[in-house]
Amino acid sequence: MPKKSTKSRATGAAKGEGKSPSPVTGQPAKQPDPIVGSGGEHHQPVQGGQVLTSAQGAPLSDDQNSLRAGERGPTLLEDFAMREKIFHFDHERIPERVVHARGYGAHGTFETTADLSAVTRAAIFAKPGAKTEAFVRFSTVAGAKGSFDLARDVRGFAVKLYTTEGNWDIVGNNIPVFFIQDAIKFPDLVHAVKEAPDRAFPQAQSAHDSFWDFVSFTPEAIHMTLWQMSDRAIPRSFRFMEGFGVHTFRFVNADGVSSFVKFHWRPLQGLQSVLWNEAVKINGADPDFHRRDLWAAITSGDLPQWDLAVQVFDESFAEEFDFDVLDATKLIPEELVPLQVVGRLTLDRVVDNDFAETEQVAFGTGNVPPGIDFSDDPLLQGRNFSYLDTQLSRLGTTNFTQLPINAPRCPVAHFQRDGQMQTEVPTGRINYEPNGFGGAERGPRADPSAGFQSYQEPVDGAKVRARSATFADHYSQARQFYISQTPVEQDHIVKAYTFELSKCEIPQVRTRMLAHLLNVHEDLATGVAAGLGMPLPEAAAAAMPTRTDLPPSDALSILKKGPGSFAGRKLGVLLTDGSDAAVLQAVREALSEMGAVLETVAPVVGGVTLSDGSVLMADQMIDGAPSVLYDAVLLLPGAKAVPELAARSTAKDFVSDAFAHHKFIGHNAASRSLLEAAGVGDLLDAGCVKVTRSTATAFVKKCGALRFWERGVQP
Ligand code: HDD
Repeated sequence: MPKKSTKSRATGAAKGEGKSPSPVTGQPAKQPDPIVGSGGEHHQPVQGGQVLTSAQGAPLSDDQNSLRAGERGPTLLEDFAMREKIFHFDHERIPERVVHARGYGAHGTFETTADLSAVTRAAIFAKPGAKTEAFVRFSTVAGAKGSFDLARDVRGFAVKLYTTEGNWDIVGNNIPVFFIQDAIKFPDLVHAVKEAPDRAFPQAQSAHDSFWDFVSFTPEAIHMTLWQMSDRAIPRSFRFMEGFGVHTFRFVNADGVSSFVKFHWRPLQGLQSVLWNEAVKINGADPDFHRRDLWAAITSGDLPQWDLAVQVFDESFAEEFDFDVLDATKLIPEELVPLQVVGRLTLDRVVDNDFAETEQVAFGTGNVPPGIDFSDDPLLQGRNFSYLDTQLSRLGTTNFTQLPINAPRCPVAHFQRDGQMQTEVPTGRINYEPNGFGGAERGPRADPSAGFQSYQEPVDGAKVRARSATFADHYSQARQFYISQTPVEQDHIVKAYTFELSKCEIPQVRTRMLAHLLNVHEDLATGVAAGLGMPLPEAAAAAMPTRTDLPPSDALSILKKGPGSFAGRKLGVLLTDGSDAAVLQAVREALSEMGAVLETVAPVVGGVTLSDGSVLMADQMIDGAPSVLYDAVLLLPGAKAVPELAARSTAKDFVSDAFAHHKFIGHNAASRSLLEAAGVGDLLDAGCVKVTRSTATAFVKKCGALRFWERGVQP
């Protein structure tokens, strides 16, 4: 058992203090030390000056050469050092998660901001100001561990809160509804979306026959596909996504009184997504786009934050509500049950080791402290089995709760014993209860007042395999989602369905899907049919007619909730020799003021000589930094370098893509011929801004709108 480091978190944070201030916040950068890491608890830092040993602790004399009979002779079986090293290496991988395999984690702190003791006895909500350690893992769903970040996919948003009463996991997504109503259908859903078993493709995408074939026979999935085809499924950053617990859970107070609750994470950074045409290019330019973004933000001190908000409601609301609150394919509009903010999550530390922490973290919907309880949502009930069960395949032992990332931070006392990789050494003879050796009972005992009490929900019913009729309306909320979007967002949804269905080779799959879309909204179905060049079929038979009286909800749109600020975003500045140093400095200052990031892009990464004679190293070479990596761009070439730049296709793409993706484009007088070479010289609009020293701040402010949708171009 490796010795646990005694280093405290504070030590790790202090390490950053000597570093230069963050360009974003001006705070000292919290770059983890490349050798010893960030110094979290439970970590075994690599130290200089130590003698290299085997895993058994034997000091080694040579780690470069295996033991052989003569310098050119055969390797000897006796070489325990080589055998041990290769043995360990051979077994370095564990099975990846069956879903959500590709993920990225970070540590954080949750601060309670409301006293909820009237509705829940959970200690985490007893005292405003209380802080709880947290770990978050974001993920895509369908792709393998090594797939790319910007697949069109749901994002996992799993939060582990290490409360004083045990770990509480909110294993959510960035979409508030789910594809299916009953856990028994989950294996089918996942088989359908993942690569086909015979050919092992398509990977990390839903644009194929099996997925849409499944959906076309599963009308309950239609609502979620509206979200999945919206820009929610191609987020710009994990930092700019909402998170949802999805299910209805229960709060239970100290008197045993229960209310229903839904959990929402709301990013203080605001919401933002990319365009599909950008997503496909980002996947090539930087498959790690999301993880790099999170790592960069946290290590530069621009700490992402989310408010935890709850929707609390009682049985009478549940009875009156138009849909069944136990149906995970439905949401409760914020207009009906407002969100109440009860806490704030700050991600403040990157992991020291991806495998030990992010790969080995085990979430489970069944991990709840006293005061949080389950509803009878059949999807949630099934999940409570699945998450515990899967850890045995993935982590190989029932003792996975002893891994540092999974271990509760509160005392743990039970008589579960032994098993593979038992790292605890329980002493004494007693491993059962009750016990009475020596006269008195010894060891931990369950306590009805302190312990978890399930809400005493009266239950009565025949044992049936049946779905309640209250789950039968599959289209009304899908329609409500569609009519809540701006025209730009509606257009993206139409195009996404069109793209995905165009990848289906079996025509009947497309036809069946069009028949469902007709039940959602005629414009949607007509738009997709036109995009596919197919006639509209009859509408699908529906268990219940689509309601047209549900009002639009602004909360469902991304663009209606835009941040209105460029904070946390990134400007790509194209530089060459001769670029104006003063303008660059003015823009840099304006961005820093705003809390945004500047990245320099130049013909060569070795840098450029600016107008004032100073030499500036570039962050990126133009061939490796297309404009899809930036939220807005600034063209600031020196006049003499423009002809060469304008002849370079990567530079032309930099400009034409930024234009096509509705980005704000700052430019100087010299970039005129570059704009012309990129084909946008005659198209300049109000989203293209001349930037000088005096207009730098205004330009950065303008970029806060994030995209210039008025441009009306199609990428
Ligand atoms: Fe799940 C992983 C979210 C339905 C079975 N799920 C997993 C993760 C997230 C979700 C975020 C990744 C956790 C991590 O980062 O380690 N899953 C959801 C949501 C659902 C949902 C929001 C519906 C509301 N899941 C669902 C069902 C089942 C599962 C119905 C099974 C019946 N999910 C799993 C799993 C995973 C998992 C197989 C894979 C790895 C793991 O659990 O630890 O058990």
